[in-house]
Amino acid sequence: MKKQRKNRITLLALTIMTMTIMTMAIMMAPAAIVHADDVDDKYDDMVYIASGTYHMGFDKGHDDELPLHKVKLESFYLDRHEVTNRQFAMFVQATGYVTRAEKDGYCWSYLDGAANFEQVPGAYWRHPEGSGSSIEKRLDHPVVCVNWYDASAYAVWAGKRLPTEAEWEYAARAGEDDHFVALNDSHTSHGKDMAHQSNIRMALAGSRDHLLTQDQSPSSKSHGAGSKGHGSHRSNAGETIVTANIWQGGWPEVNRRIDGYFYTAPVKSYQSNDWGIYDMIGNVWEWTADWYSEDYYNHSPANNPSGPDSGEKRVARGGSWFCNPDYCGAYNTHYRGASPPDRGFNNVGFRCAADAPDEIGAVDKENK
Ligand SMILES: [Ca+2]
Ligand SMILES: [Ca+2]
Repeated sequence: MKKQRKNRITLLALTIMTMTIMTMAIMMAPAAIVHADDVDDKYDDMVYIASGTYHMGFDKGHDDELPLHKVKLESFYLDRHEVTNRQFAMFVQATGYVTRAEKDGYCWSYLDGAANFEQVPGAYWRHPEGSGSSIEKRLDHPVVCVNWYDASAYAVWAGKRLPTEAEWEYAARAGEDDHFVALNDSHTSHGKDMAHQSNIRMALAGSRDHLLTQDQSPSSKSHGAGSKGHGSHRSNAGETIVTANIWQGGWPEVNRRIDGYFYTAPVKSYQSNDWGIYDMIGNVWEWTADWYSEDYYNHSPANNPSGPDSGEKRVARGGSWFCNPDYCGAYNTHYRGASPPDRGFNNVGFRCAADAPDEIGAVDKENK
Protein backbone atom coordinates (compact mmCIF):
# COMPACT_ATOMS: atom_id res chain seq x y z
CA MET A 1 0.00 0.00 0.00
CA LYS A 2 2.78 2.40 0.97
CA LYS A 3 4.56 1.75 -2.30
CA GLN A 4 1.35 2.36 -4.26
CA ARG A 5 0.78 5.69 -2.47
CA LYS A 6 4.36 6.72 -3.15
CA ASN A 7 3.86 5.90 -6.80
CA ARG A 8 0.67 7.95 -6.86
CA ILE A 9 2.47 10.92 -5.27
CA THR A 10 5.30 10.61 -7.78
CA LEU A 11 2.79 10.43 -10.62
CA LEU A 12 0.97 13.51 -9.29
CA ALA A 13 4.25 15.41 -8.97
CA LEU A 14 5.18 14.44 -12.52
CA THR A 15 1.76 15.50 -13.83
CA ILE A 16 2.03 18.88 -12.10
CA MET A 17 5.55 19.36 -13.46
CA THR A 18 4.49 18.43 -16.98
CA MET A 19 1.51 20.79 -16.83
CA THR A 20 3.71 23.60 -15.53
CA ILE A 21 6.22 23.08 -18.33
CA MET A 22 3.43 22.93 -20.93
CA THR A 23 1.86 26.13 -19.57
CA MET A 24 5.23 27.88 -19.74
CA ALA A 25 5.78 26.60 -23.27
CA ILE A 26 2.37 27.90 -24.37
CA MET A 27 3.09 31.27 -22.77
CA MET A 28 6.40 31.48 -24.59
CA ALA A 29 5.09 30.28 -27.96
CA PRO A 30 5.10 32.76 -30.89
CA ALA A 31 1.28 32.64 -31.06
CA ALA A 32 1.20 34.52 -27.77
CA ILE A 33 2.97 37.49 -29.33
CA VAL A 34 0.53 40.28 -29.86
CA HIS A 35 2.84 43.14 -30.71
CA ALA A 36 6.02 42.83 -32.69
CA ASP A 37 7.65 45.82 -31.06
CA ASP A 38 8.34 43.57 -28.10
CA VAL A 39 10.26 40.99 -30.04
CA ASP A 40 12.02 42.61 -32.96
CA ASP A 41 13.31 46.10 -33.56
CA LYS A 42 12.64 45.83 -37.27
CA TYR A 43 9.19 47.15 -36.40
CA ASP A 44 10.62 50.27 -34.85
CA ASP A 45 9.53 53.24 -36.90
CA MET A 46 6.77 51.24 -38.55
CA VAL A 47 3.07 51.91 -38.16
CA TYR A 48 0.68 49.06 -37.45
CA ILE A 49 -2.25 49.24 -39.79
CA ALA A 50 -5.22 47.15 -38.77
CA SER A 51 -7.10 45.13 -41.36
CA GLY A 52 -9.88 47.03 -43.02
CA THR A 53 -11.85 47.85 -46.10
CA TYR A 54 -11.73 50.93 -48.29
CA HIS A 55 -12.57 52.21 -51.73
CA MET A 56 -9.51 52.21 -53.97
CA GLY A 57 -9.20 54.45 -57.02
CA PHE A 58 -10.94 57.64 -57.98
CA ASP A 59 -14.21 57.82 -59.87
CA LYS A 60 -13.27 61.18 -61.42
CA GLY A 61 -9.68 60.25 -62.07
CA HIS A 62 -7.60 58.95 -64.94
CA ASP A 63 -8.73 55.83 -66.79
CA ASP A 64 -6.34 53.66 -64.82
CA GLU A 65 -7.86 54.87 -61.52
CA LEU A 66 -11.25 53.51 -62.54
CA PRO A 67 -13.41 51.97 -61.37
CA LEU A 68 -13.64 52.93 -57.74
CA HIS A 69 -13.71 49.52 -56.09
CA LYS A 70 -13.87 47.98 -52.66
CA VAL A 71 -10.68 46.44 -51.33
CA LYS A 72 -10.18 44.46 -48.15
CA LEU A 73 -6.73 44.20 -46.61
CA GLU A 74 -5.17 42.12 -43.87
CA SER A 75 -3.27 43.92 -41.14
CA PHE A 76 0.26 44.99 -42.00
CA TYR A 77 3.06 47.27 -40.92
CA LEU A 78 4.37 50.17 -42.98
CA ASP A 79 7.51 52.22 -42.54
CA ARG A 80 6.69 55.53 -40.94
CA HIS A 81 9.07 57.23 -43.38
CA GLU A 82 10.86 56.65 -46.67
CA VAL A 83 14.05 54.55 -46.43
CA THR A 84 16.91 56.96 -45.82
CA ASN A 85 20.47 57.18 -47.13
CA ARG A 86 21.65 56.23 -43.64
CA GLN A 87 19.56 53.05 -43.68
CA PHE A 88 20.61 52.14 -47.20
CA ALA A 89 24.27 52.70 -46.27
CA MET A 90 23.87 50.18 -43.43
CA PHE A 91 22.45 47.67 -45.89
CA VAL A 92 25.34 48.20 -48.31
CA GLN A 93 27.90 47.99 -45.53
CA ALA A 94 26.38 44.72 -44.29
CA THR A 95 25.96 43.06 -47.67
CA GLY A 96 28.32 44.73 -50.14
CA TYR A 97 25.30 45.25 -52.39
CA VAL A 98 25.97 47.14 -55.62
CA THR A 99 23.06 49.02 -57.21
CA ARG A 100 22.25 48.93 -60.88
CA ALA A 101 23.15 52.62 -61.25
CA GLU A 102 26.68 51.83 -60.05
CA LYS A 103 26.97 48.98 -62.55
CA ASP A 104 25.57 51.10 -65.37
CA GLY A 105 27.66 54.12 -64.44
CA TYR A 106 24.71 56.49 -64.39
CA CYS A 107 21.42 57.33 -62.74
CA TRP A 108 18.47 58.96 -64.45
CA SER A 109 18.78 62.27 -62.64
CA TYR A 110 17.15 65.64 -63.06
CA LEU A 111 19.59 68.44 -62.37
CA ASP A 112 18.61 71.97 -61.46
CA GLY A 113 18.22 73.89 -64.73
CA ALA A 114 18.08 70.85 -67.01
CA ALA A 115 15.29 70.23 -69.50
CA ASN A 116 14.54 66.74 -68.34
CA PHE A 117 15.97 63.67 -66.63
CA GLU A 118 19.26 62.54 -68.11
CA GLN A 119 21.66 59.66 -67.72
CA VAL A 120 24.03 61.51 -65.43
CA PRO A 121 27.46 59.84 -65.43
CA GLY A 122 28.75 58.83 -62.02
CA ALA A 123 25.37 59.39 -60.39
CA TYR A 124 24.16 56.74 -57.99
CA TRP A 125 22.69 56.72 -54.49
CA ARG A 126 25.82 58.14 -52.84
CA HIS A 127 26.07 60.85 -55.53
CA PRO A 128 22.52 61.46 -56.77
CA GLU A 129 23.40 64.46 -58.97
CA GLY A 130 26.67 63.05 -60.26
CA SER A 131 30.18 62.49 -58.94
CA GLY A 132 30.48 66.07 -57.68
CA SER A 133 27.46 65.68 -55.41
CA SER A 134 27.30 64.00 -52.03
CA ILE A 135 24.85 62.68 -49.48
CA GLU A 136 27.20 63.57 -46.62
CA LYS A 137 24.73 66.13 -45.30
CA ARG A 138 21.70 64.19 -46.51
CA LEU A 139 21.92 61.00 -44.49
CA ASP A 140 18.35 61.42 -43.27
CA HIS A 141 17.00 62.17 -46.71
CA PRO A 142 15.31 59.37 -48.67
CA VAL A 143 17.69 57.23 -50.71
CA VAL A 144 17.30 57.77 -54.46
CA CYS A 145 18.77 56.31 -57.67
CA VAL A 146 17.63 52.90 -56.49
CA ASN A 147 15.65 50.85 -58.97
CA TRP A 148 12.88 48.41 -58.08
CA TYR A 149 15.31 45.50 -57.71
CA ASP A 150 17.61 47.53 -55.45
CA ALA A 151 14.62 48.49 -53.30
CA SER A 152 13.45 44.88 -53.13
CA ALA A 153 16.93 43.69 -52.13
CA TYR A 154 16.99 46.17 -49.28
CA ALA A 155 13.54 45.04 -48.16
CA VAL A 156 14.61 41.39 -48.07
CA TRP A 157 17.71 42.30 -46.05
CA ALA A 158 15.57 44.23 -43.59
CA GLY A 159 13.21 41.27 -43.22
CA LYS A 160 10.47 43.27 -44.85
CA ARG A 161 8.90 43.65 -48.28
CA LEU A 162 7.64 46.41 -50.54
CA PRO A 163 4.01 47.39 -49.89
CA THR A 164 1.42 46.37 -52.43
CA GLU A 165 -0.16 49.23 -54.34
CA ALA A 166 -3.40 48.65 -52.43
CA GLU A 167 -1.61 48.78 -49.08
CA TRP A 168 0.16 51.97 -50.09
CA GLU A 169 -3.08 53.71 -51.05
CA TYR A 170 -4.87 52.53 -47.91
CA ALA A 171 -2.08 53.90 -45.72
CA ALA A 172 -1.89 57.15 -47.69
CA ARG A 173 -5.61 57.77 -47.25
CA ALA A 174 -5.31 57.12 -43.51
CA GLY A 175 -8.97 56.29 -43.10
CA GLU A 176 -10.40 58.92 -45.44
CA ASP A 177 -12.72 57.51 -48.02
CA ASP A 178 -12.53 60.75 -49.96
CA HIS A 179 -10.14 61.76 -52.67
CA PHE A 180 -7.64 64.54 -52.69
CA VAL A 181 -6.71 66.53 -55.74
CA ALA A 182 -3.92 69.08 -55.71
CA LEU A 183 -4.77 72.58 -56.75
CA ASN A 184 -2.14 74.78 -58.33
CA ASP A 185 0.59 75.93 -56.01
CA SER A 186 -0.13 79.63 -56.06
CA HIS A 187 -1.57 79.19 -52.59
CA THR A 188 1.60 77.92 -50.99
CA SER A 189 2.51 81.32 -49.61
CA HIS A 190 -0.18 80.82 -46.99
CA GLY A 191 2.34 78.84 -44.95
CA LYS A 192 3.39 80.45 -41.72
CA ASP A 193 6.77 78.78 -41.54
CA MET A 194 7.90 79.59 -45.03
CA ALA A 195 11.34 78.09 -44.75
CA HIS A 196 10.36 74.60 -43.69
CA GLN A 197 6.75 73.98 -44.48
CA SER A 198 4.86 74.02 -47.66
CA ASN A 199 1.18 74.41 -47.27
CA ILE A 200 -0.22 72.90 -50.36
CA ARG A 201 -3.87 73.41 -50.72
CA MET A 202 -5.57 70.20 -51.53
CA ALA A 203 -9.26 70.14 -52.28
CA LEU A 204 -11.61 67.27 -51.83
CA ALA A 205 -12.75 66.42 -55.28
CA GLY A 206 -16.38 66.36 -56.17
CA SER A 207 -19.16 68.08 -54.38
CA ARG A 208 -19.10 69.56 -50.93
CA ASP A 209 -21.13 66.57 -49.82
CA HIS A 210 -17.81 64.80 -49.56
CA LEU A 211 -16.43 67.19 -47.03
CA LEU A 212 -16.00 65.88 -43.54
CA THR A 213 -16.65 67.84 -40.43
CA GLN A 214 -14.17 67.73 -37.58
CA ASP A 215 -16.38 65.24 -35.78
CA GLN A 216 -16.36 62.93 -38.75
CA SER A 217 -12.62 63.12 -39.17
CA PRO A 218 -10.95 59.71 -39.10
CA SER A 219 -9.50 58.49 -35.86
CA SER A 220 -6.07 56.96 -35.69
CA LYS A 221 -6.71 55.22 -32.41
CA SER A 222 -6.70 51.72 -33.81
CA HIS A 223 -3.88 52.37 -36.20
CA GLY A 224 -0.55 52.44 -34.53
CA ALA A 225 1.05 54.35 -31.76
CA GLY A 226 2.52 57.77 -32.08
CA SER A 227 0.08 59.15 -34.57
CA LYS A 228 0.02 62.89 -34.38
CA GLY A 229 -3.39 62.95 -35.94
CA HIS A 230 -2.88 66.26 -37.62
CA GLY A 231 -1.48 65.41 -41.01
CA SER A 232 -4.20 67.38 -42.61
CA HIS A 233 -6.71 69.90 -41.52
CA ARG A 234 -9.54 71.92 -42.97
CA SER A 235 -9.41 75.51 -44.02
CA ASN A 236 -12.45 77.75 -43.79
CA ALA A 237 -13.19 76.97 -47.41
CA GLY A 238 -13.43 73.28 -46.55
CA GLU A 239 -10.15 72.40 -48.21
CA THR A 240 -7.74 69.90 -46.82
CA ILE A 241 -4.27 71.25 -46.16
CA VAL A 242 -1.40 68.81 -46.32
CA THR A 243 2.29 69.47 -46.09
CA ALA A 244 4.85 67.99 -48.42
CA ASN A 245 8.06 68.57 -50.33
CA ILE A 246 7.04 69.36 -53.89
CA TRP A 247 8.03 71.86 -56.59
CA GLN A 248 6.69 75.32 -55.93
CA GLY A 249 6.59 77.65 -58.87
CA GLY A 250 6.05 77.41 -62.59
CA TRP A 251 7.48 74.08 -63.65
CA PRO A 252 10.15 73.75 -64.94
CA GLU A 253 11.17 77.40 -65.07
CA VAL A 254 11.37 78.27 -61.41
CA ASN A 255 11.31 76.40 -58.14
CA ARG A 256 10.72 78.84 -55.32
CA ARG A 257 11.58 76.22 -52.68
CA ILE A 258 9.07 77.51 -50.18
CA ASP A 259 9.31 74.12 -48.49
CA GLY A 260 13.05 74.68 -48.16
CA TYR A 261 14.30 72.12 -50.67
CA PHE A 262 14.95 71.80 -54.37
CA TYR A 263 15.72 68.08 -54.28
CA THR A 264 14.83 65.76 -51.39
CA ALA A 265 14.02 66.91 -47.86
CA PRO A 266 14.91 65.01 -44.68
CA VAL A 267 12.22 62.44 -43.96
CA LYS A 268 9.61 63.53 -41.42
CA SER A 269 10.21 67.23 -42.15
CA TYR A 270 6.51 67.86 -42.62
CA GLN A 271 3.39 66.81 -40.80
CA SER A 272 2.41 63.17 -40.84
CA ASN A 273 -0.93 61.99 -42.08
CA ASP A 274 -3.57 60.97 -39.57
CA TRP A 275 -1.98 57.57 -39.06
CA GLY A 276 1.43 59.01 -38.26
CA ILE A 277 2.96 58.25 -41.66
CA TYR A 278 5.21 60.85 -43.28
CA ASP A 279 5.79 62.03 -46.84
CA MET A 280 3.31 59.72 -48.54
CA ILE A 281 2.71 62.70 -50.77
CA GLY A 282 5.83 64.25 -52.28
CA ASN A 283 9.54 64.09 -51.43
CA VAL A 284 10.20 60.93 -53.48
CA TRP A 285 8.00 58.59 -55.47
CA GLU A 286 7.80 55.23 -53.75
CA TRP A 287 8.17 51.88 -55.47
CA THR A 288 5.45 49.39 -54.64
CA ALA A 289 5.53 45.62 -55.13
CA ASP A 290 3.00 45.57 -57.96
CA TRP A 291 3.40 45.37 -61.70
CA TYR A 292 1.50 48.15 -63.44
CA SER A 293 -1.47 47.47 -65.65
CA GLU A 294 -3.80 50.21 -66.84
CA ASP A 295 -6.94 48.10 -66.51
CA TYR A 296 -6.01 46.23 -63.35
CA TYR A 297 -8.80 47.76 -61.28
CA ASN A 298 -11.37 46.24 -63.63
CA HIS A 299 -10.55 42.72 -62.52
CA SER A 300 -8.42 42.95 -59.39
CA PRO A 301 -9.42 40.67 -56.51
CA ALA A 302 -11.36 42.25 -53.66
CA ASN A 303 -9.12 40.77 -50.99
CA ASN A 304 -5.46 41.76 -50.70
CA PRO A 305 -4.87 42.59 -54.37
CA SER A 306 -1.20 42.27 -55.24
CA GLY A 307 -1.06 43.42 -58.84
CA PRO A 308 -0.92 41.63 -62.20
CA ASP A 309 1.29 38.55 -62.61
CA SER A 310 3.56 40.32 -65.07
CA GLY A 311 4.15 43.65 -66.73
CA GLU A 312 6.72 46.07 -68.04
CA LYS A 313 6.60 48.67 -65.31
CA ARG A 314 6.27 48.65 -61.55
CA VAL A 315 3.90 50.98 -59.76
CA ALA A 316 5.28 53.97 -57.85
CA ARG A 317 3.10 56.31 -55.85
CA GLY A 318 2.80 59.75 -54.29
CA GLY A 319 4.77 62.15 -56.51
CA SER A 320 8.07 63.77 -55.62
CA TRP A 321 10.05 66.99 -55.23
CA PHE A 322 10.12 67.16 -59.02
CA CYS A 323 7.31 68.84 -60.90
CA ASN A 324 4.50 70.99 -59.56
CA PRO A 325 0.88 69.95 -58.94
CA ASP A 326 -0.36 71.89 -61.98
CA TYR A 327 1.78 69.85 -64.32
CA CYS A 328 2.03 66.45 -62.70
CA GLY A 329 -1.21 65.96 -60.83
CA ALA A 330 0.44 63.15 -58.93
CA TYR A 331 0.21 64.59 -55.45
CA ASN A 332 -2.73 62.61 -54.24
CA THR A 333 -3.64 59.23 -52.87
CA HIS A 334 -4.92 57.67 -56.07
CA TYR A 335 -2.56 58.68 -58.92
CA ARG A 336 -0.81 55.60 -60.31
CA GLY A 337 2.77 56.26 -61.37
CA ALA A 338 4.76 53.55 -63.12
CA SER A 339 8.39 53.12 -64.17
CA PRO A 340 10.59 50.43 -65.68
CA PRO A 341 11.86 48.42 -62.70
CA ASP A 342 15.48 48.47 -63.85
CA ARG A 343 15.81 52.25 -63.81
CA GLY A 344 16.91 54.40 -60.91
CA PHE A 345 15.88 58.06 -60.72
CA ASN A 346 16.89 60.82 -58.35
CA ASN A 347 13.26 61.42 -57.42
CA VAL A 348 12.23 57.82 -56.77
CA GLY A 349 12.80 55.95 -53.50
CA PHE A 350 10.73 53.56 -51.42
CA ARG A 351 9.52 52.50 -48.02
CA CYS A 352 8.94 48.98 -46.71
CA ALA A 353 5.98 47.04 -45.39
CA ALA A 354 5.82 43.89 -43.30
CA ASP A 355 3.20 41.31 -42.49
CA ALA A 356 1.65 41.84 -39.07
CA PRO A 357 2.95 39.16 -36.70
CA ASP A 358 -0.44 38.49 -35.13
CA GLU A 359 -1.59 37.49 -38.59
CA ILE A 360 1.44 35.25 -38.92
CA GLY A 361 0.55 33.75 -35.55
CA ALA A 362 -2.97 33.03 -36.76
CA VAL A 363 -1.63 31.31 -39.86
CA ASP A 364 0.78 29.25 -37.75
CA LYS A 365 -2.08 28.12 -35.56
CA GLU A 366 -4.12 27.04 -38.55
CA ASN A 367 -1.22 25.06 -39.95
CA LYS A 368 -0.71 23.13 -36.72
CA1 LIG B 1 10.59 71.48 -52.75
CA1 LIG C 1 6.95 60.02 -50.76
